[in-house]
Amino acid sequence: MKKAIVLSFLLITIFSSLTLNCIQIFSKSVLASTNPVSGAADNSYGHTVSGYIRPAFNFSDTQAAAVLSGFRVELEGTGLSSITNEKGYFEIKRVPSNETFVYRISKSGYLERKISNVTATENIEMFQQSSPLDMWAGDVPVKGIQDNSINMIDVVEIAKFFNKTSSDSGFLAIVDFNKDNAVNIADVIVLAKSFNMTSEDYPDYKKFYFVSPKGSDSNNGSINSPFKTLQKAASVLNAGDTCYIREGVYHEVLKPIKSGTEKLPVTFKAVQGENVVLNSCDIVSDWSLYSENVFVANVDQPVTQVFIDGVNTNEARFPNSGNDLFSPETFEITSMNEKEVLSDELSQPKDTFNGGTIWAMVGDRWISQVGKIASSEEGKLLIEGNTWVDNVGKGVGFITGVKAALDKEGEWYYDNGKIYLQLQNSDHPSNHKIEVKTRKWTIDLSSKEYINIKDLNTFGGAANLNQSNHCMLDNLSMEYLSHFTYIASGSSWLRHDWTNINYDGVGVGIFGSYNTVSNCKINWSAGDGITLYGSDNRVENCTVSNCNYSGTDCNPITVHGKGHVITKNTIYNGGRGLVSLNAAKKVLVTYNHCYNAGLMNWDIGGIYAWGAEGEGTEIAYNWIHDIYSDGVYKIGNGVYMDNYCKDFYIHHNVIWNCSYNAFNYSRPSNNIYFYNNTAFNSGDISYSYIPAGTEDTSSGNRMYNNLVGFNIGDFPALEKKNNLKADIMPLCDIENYDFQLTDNVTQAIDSGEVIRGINDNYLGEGPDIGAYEKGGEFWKAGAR
Ligand SMILES: [Ca+2]
Ligand SMILES: [Ca+2]
Ligand SMILES: [Ca+2]
Ligand SMILES: [Ca+2]
Repeated sequence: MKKAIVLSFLLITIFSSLTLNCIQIFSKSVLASTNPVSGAADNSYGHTVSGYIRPAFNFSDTQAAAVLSGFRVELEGTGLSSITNEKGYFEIKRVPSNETFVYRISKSGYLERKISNVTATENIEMFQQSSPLDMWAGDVPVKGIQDNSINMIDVVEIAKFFNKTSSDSGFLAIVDFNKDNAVNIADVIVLAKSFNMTSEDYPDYKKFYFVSPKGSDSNNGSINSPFKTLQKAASVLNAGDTCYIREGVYHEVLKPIKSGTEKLPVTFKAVQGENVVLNSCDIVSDWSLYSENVFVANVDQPVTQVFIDGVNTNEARFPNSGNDLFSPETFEITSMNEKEVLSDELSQPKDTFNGGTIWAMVGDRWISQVGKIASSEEGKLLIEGNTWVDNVGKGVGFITGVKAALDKEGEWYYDNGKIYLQLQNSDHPSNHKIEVKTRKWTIDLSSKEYINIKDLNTFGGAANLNQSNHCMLDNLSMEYLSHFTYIASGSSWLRHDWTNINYDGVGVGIFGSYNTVSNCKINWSAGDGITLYGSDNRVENCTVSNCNYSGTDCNPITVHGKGHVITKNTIYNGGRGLVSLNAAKKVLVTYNHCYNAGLMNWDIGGIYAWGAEGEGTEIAYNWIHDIYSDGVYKIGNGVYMDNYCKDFYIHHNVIWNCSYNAFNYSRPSNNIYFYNNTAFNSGDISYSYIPAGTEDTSSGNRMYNNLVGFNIGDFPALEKKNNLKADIMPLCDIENYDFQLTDNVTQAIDSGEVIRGINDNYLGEGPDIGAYEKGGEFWKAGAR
């Protein structure tokens, strides 16, 4: 800036010494059409390339139209071009697909700019309105020629017309850069800003690179000469650049090297219509016969999961099991504590299971427990590494991690650089695609900002957004994110350390701020589907399913931290709950469709929190159903505010088919508000648990305006108002998720308590009872 001011004074000095009555040579403005002109009308093939262009100087609103219009964008060698309109917008239709062009941007008086290596594989907006392409003013045509340099020749031209206004004869509009109808000091400052620049000095901007399994890392990355690896692309991508990934399977981690910026994110995306898979497994093909039906191969990394022809297959185990991850075959445990496991079914010889791993669900089955087997004998295992002693007793379990358990087709066992695989009689590994998981991550955006990953599939690994900000995962299909049978941390509560995302059960692991996961399908994870730490992250329009088949404290969506938004997702099949909000603050959980919880554990909630100071966390406008728990009390609650929760608003949810309560709070609890929910086909709310010997400091809990198909009992510190019990729910069409009130429910109409910020936008005389206001919005939950 200082340089510009000094130069301005210098230029003014030059002007004052020049004769100003020169002959005007150039008078015709080339500013033309104010509408985008496309190269041709026919849009039947090719793609549309559009964008916004603006000068790199400030201008006023009244000058905007004249300043922004008239930039010509042309594709060299095609005859295709467009001129920007008064908003600086251009649009070129029929750009040939999958061909690389140089885009030349010019306007009389501006330094020409070239953007090379642009390939349209789909419609693209090259320069968004929020980050238009900058053009430098000051290269004035002399005798019809711009010399692609802003230099003294241009200064002389300005000087010739200095102080003229548009009404003066001989006014040269081209050098009135800012279009204030005068060639004045403002124009000199504009020129000074880019003085001495040439077309070569424009920064690189929005390069397009391609990666293909058929490419080579010694190529230049163009569509016709693509790189082979994502890692090579990552090494050249700068802010604003896009890496297009061509069809194929990539056995590497997508790990960007440079961050983007707010206006110029780095993007990795599949070419439109092409199927891209990032696979955290390696294919093993070099097998030899080990013993009858068992084959062996060398592997570089420890193996945690094996797929035969894309299907998950079991680690060698006792007892043998089918492939349903939520229903493993188990043996009966008559007793388990942190030191030993007793079972009549353990009839194997002494030491058979030494060194193996026990996975068990015992006692109240809140979570699974694991331990290392120090020694085994008939009817008994001695274990170590199981640090949890609160939940002991009878249950079920299975054993992995010992070669002795390798005795069924489809089972595998890893030990010390070797993978063993048993197949059926007369089968051979060469008949199959055998993939072994060797990498934890498929995508690693750790410590990066403004990275967008779009339109691709991942298989076998999780996503690492540790210390990542402003990143986006959009339209990804992700399968088998985490898998484990032993928990390395030694604790069956996985998240004993909330400061470390690198734990066994992480799914899409986000520990940062302002990241987005949108339009994704996340399916199968032993632990979480999505793990949110940090603050202000967003999960929207995703389908998250089949998570926590390990029966640990994981969920399809596990939330910790502040200010997150989880909205319009479909969330189903969870070993325990579906969304957990332990340690969530100011979080919004809205318009989600949540169902099928409790597939492994007991005493669970569809949406669950324990010990959480919600600070106004809202659980609202969700559909929550089929929340089932086995066990003595069948505690499956739709929304479950377990002990020590504070400041949660649970409103306008529809909750049904719960094996215990549709909504429930345990004590002590403060300011848990259940407002305007519709709930049915669940048990009477007749119990509020408080741990023995705990002082009940509960206060301010409320249940207002709920339309329910059950009774609500009286509890300490619970205020009830205007709840309406219906023997037959007066709802339009439950089967088809139409939970609006039918016409003949006068009791429910206008009879609710007004609650500011919750239902004060009611129709008629007052808010109605239940989740839907009669005549109001017919909202729906779940992903589109
Ligand atoms: Ca020039
Ligand atoms: Ca001017
Ligand atoms: Ca077995
Ligand atoms: Ca009303």
